[in-house]
Amino acid sequence: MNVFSGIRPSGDLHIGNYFGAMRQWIELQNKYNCLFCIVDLHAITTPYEPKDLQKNILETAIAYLAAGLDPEKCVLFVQSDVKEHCELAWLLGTITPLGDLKRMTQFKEKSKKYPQYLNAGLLNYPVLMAADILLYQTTLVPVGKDQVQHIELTREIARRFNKTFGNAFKEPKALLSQGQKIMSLDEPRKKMSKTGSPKGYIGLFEEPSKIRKKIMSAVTDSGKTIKYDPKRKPGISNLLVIYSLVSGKDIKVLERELKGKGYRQLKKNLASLLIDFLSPFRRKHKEFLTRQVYVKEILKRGARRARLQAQSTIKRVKTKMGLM
Ligand code: ATP
Ligand code: LTN
Repeated sequence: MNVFSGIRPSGDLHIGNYFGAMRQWIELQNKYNCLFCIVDLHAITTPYEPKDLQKNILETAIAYLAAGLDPEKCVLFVQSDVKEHCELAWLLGTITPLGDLKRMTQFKEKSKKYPQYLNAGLLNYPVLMAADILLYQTTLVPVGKDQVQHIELTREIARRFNKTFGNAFKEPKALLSQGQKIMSLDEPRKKMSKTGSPKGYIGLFEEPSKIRKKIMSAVTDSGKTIKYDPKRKPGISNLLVIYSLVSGKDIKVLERELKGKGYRQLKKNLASLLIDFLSPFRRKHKEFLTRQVYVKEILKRGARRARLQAQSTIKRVKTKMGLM
């Protein structure tokens, strides 16, 4: 079974990325043939600073390693180092209906967020993502809930290709985790995001004083009851979800334990728990920061291994399409 997933090098990785996607990656690497990618070609579809991109790529690679990915157990690489991603994206674009791309939620949201930057790359984003996944004959894609729509589209593209040109792809499935959608701390009706306001997310390597400050000032409601009710109490519900993920306790158990306590107490407990939970991440992050040559070597080796698998799919696809 092949597993593929990726994260855009668009800023600091946060606990949403970890609980939504990466935590599963770390378990899966022990069981399956896993490839984890830094999707830089996706990152350039929204505004970015070219001079910061290489630094962000390296930072993301360090984050992958510090969070627990082991280069002996999985393939870690940068998307633009394997040119077959672009090649397959072009080919798949020719069988993807325009209407399907226009109705993607992420496309609609990002075009609203960056109206001055609306480009064809943003529209074609899911086709490149389908290419990432299908190049490696992937069957499982561990992601957060926001990416499920893109994976459904990937399945449709695979099905259409197989029907039109003959079997070349497996149909992948999304794998969701318990922390499939962590909300922002300052706008709890929105998803926690790297490119949102820094007050809204907890970085994986954030200093304890900042973690405490952000949790203590997380937006809640004017009530007093600690209860999981995402519709009416999105802030408290989100804190309970994070609490549950960090402590391993069920939300129902937490509600009972925290009964009669104020929001302040909940936040204080959660801040201390999170600081302890993230402490090994901070330590490993510092260690890898001093080993950048080694990290770059891992990415180079990863790209060589990925390329071998990608080339064999491209050959098959081009033959079926009459291009070879
Ligand atoms: P950006 O702000 O650049 O859109 P992001 O923070 O949304 O970035 P991505 O790089 O788009 O992060 O996502 C990487 C992985 O993390 C994906 O699998 C995505 O589904 C997951 N993910 C992102 N945000 C969350 C979240 N708040 N809760 C759960 N999973 C998330
Ligand atoms: N679009 C994803 C990142 C991504 C991805 C992928 C995830 C690009 N290619 C392939 C899984 C499989 C996002 O999180 N924004």
